Amino acid sequence: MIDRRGVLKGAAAAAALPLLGAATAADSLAAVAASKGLRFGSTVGGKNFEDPAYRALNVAQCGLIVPENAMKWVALRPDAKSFDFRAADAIVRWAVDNRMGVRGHTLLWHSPQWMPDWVTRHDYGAQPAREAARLLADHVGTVAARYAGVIDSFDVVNEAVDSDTGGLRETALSKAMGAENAIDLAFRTARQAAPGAQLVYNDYMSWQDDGGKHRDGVLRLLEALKKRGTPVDALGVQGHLGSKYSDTPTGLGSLDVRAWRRFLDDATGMGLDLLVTELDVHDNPLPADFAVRDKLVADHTRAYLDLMLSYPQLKTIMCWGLSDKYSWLQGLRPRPDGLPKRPLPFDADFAPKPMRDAIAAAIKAAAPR
Ligand code: 9MR
Repeated sequence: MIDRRGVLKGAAAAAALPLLGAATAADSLAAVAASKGLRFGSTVGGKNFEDPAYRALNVAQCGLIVPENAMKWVALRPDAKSFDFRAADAIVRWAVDNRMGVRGHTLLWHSPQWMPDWVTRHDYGAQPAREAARLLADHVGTVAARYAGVIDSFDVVNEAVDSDTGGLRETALSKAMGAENAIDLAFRTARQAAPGAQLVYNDYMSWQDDGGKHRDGVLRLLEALKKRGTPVDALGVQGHLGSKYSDTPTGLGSLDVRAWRRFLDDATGMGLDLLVTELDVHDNPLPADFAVRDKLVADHTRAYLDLMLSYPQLKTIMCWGLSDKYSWLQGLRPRPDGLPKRPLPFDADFAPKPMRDAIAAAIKAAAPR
């Protein structure tokens, strides 16, 4: 097990998770957030984690870190028997050394595309439901217990709802034991292994006008979890803005803000907290000119965060990366003009962009938590 004390090399460990890292810049996004009782952070991992300047940018700006890929099954699980914690541990140690909090992502990515192939090939034997439950509980219990001393918020289940139909997705695990059972078991095992941690259902439903099926499906899932007494504490709203719908005339989709508010009202009405877990803006069809594009991205971010921050249940804002240089969106659909995308608060040279100011301004305008 990894704990704050152990990895802090004898320094007094903070009992409660800090809002700020040790080297946080005074005017950083984390400091602005902390002044309102909010946590601000970002994701790291892989190539970007090997870049010392990028690590420094994260230490300066973030109070909270989430491994981008290193805690997924594909990274942790070479096979059904073993765990490889090296990459995840390195990120957690670095975050703790710099007095940053850590979120865990994700104990169960309930989507067949993103589970390791061996999970499908696995021999579930004569009692498949039992073997699937054993495998799942072993995974969630082992990972949650290992990081329970450091991580105070886990994306327990990620993207279980099919965004096209609103129904639950199926994985090899859920085919063997039932989707509801798999989701419940993940939450219950996480609660047992990391009793102090916030347990989050995380998904990419958003405010687009044709996102109704996804939103309704997520609400149905959350209601069912609550009804069964499954320990879910919060809804993670990923906030990949514009990503699926970026071919409309505005470039950023047609929105249904009323439906989005109704959705958030319903989720918070169930007693759930909210987190923005993966904020970025896909600027695929926006104009080439950087200044024009950056302003549109910043305005969109501001409008989104103003709405989200009007909910006092929102206490955490995470970007999915800080710099355009390392955004996952660079590898998605290329812009028609072939230019790099500008979805994040800092540019490829780590200089602040208007989106960074928009995030700070939205937080400054929000009520304290
Ligand atoms: O940014 C992540 C990218 O590097 C990975 O290749 C991909 C598949 O593991 O996942 C990306 O992160 C996703 C996150 O885990 C869940 N929500 C959507 C994110 C963007 O696709």
